[in-house]
Amino acid sequence: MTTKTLLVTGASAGFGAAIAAKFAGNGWRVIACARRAERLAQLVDRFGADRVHTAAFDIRDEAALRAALDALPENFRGIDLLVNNAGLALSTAKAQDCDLAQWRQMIDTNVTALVTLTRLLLPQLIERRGAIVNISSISGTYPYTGGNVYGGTKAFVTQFSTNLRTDLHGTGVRVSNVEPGMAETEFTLVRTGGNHAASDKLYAGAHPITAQDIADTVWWIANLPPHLNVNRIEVMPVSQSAAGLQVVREA
Ligand code: NDP
Ligand code: 8X3
Repeated sequence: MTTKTLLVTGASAGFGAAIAAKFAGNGWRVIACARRAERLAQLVDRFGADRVHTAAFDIRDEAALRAALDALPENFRGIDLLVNNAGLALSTAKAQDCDLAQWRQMIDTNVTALVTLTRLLLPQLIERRGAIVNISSISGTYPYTGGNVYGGTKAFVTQFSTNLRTDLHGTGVRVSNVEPGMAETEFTLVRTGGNHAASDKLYAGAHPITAQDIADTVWWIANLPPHLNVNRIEVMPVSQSAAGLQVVREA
């Protein structure tokens, strides 16, 4: 059986690290990308350099992204699966109180970098009849206070996935959009600027999704028979559900 190759972004933590480990541990070659090189190196320590290639760069830096792709070793060059996972939310403030620089960082990471990498890899994904899994979020579907631009970026990812599927019609390339709800990773630490107490409080007693749950979901999607495409999959913890609308009443 030919060894397949995964490129996963955001592989230094959370979903991305679990996805990298799941695939590397099950015989795939993995290109693991993120900024924190020392975290990525742990994957090489676990699975070996013939199984995991690391590329440490800021995904918002297009020149660095192109250089990382150009520098791929020969045996990691044919990519069969792209998992666009790197992303972040910054702040839970209401729109009127938000910092514009944080909004731009979310758009640059969650949207601009994602489409750039996707566009660069499309020719080889088409040639190899590969697959794309985009990690979106329930926040792209359900509004919540403080979701503003983060939810907007994820709505983009969800619609981009649907539109990609349509454009790739007839190529054999599969496109799936994974929309997780509340999951315990470093996500809330990043969102709150490193507030461990806030992160612990959010997840306490909620039995949230784990990074392993999402890695297992992506593994399932990637290993379905080639005639099947999971278009969208929304996953929440049992403890989470959508709540209703809000109304302001005059006194
Ligand atoms: P983590 O914070 O644990 O991981 C985020 C990953 O993204 C890290 O590996 C980080 O690496 C990488 N990343 C962030 N910014 C950049 C950048 N500029 N350049 C390169 N890599 C970057 O969060 P999650 O695992 O939870 O998040 C993964 C994805 O899942 C995100 O897209 C998130 O929006 C989405 N998601 C998360 C949910 C949750 O509740 N946790 C639910 C739904 C979706 P490094 O810092 O080393 O660069
Ligand atoms: C992360 C999930 O609901 O906290 O995308 O925005 S949520």
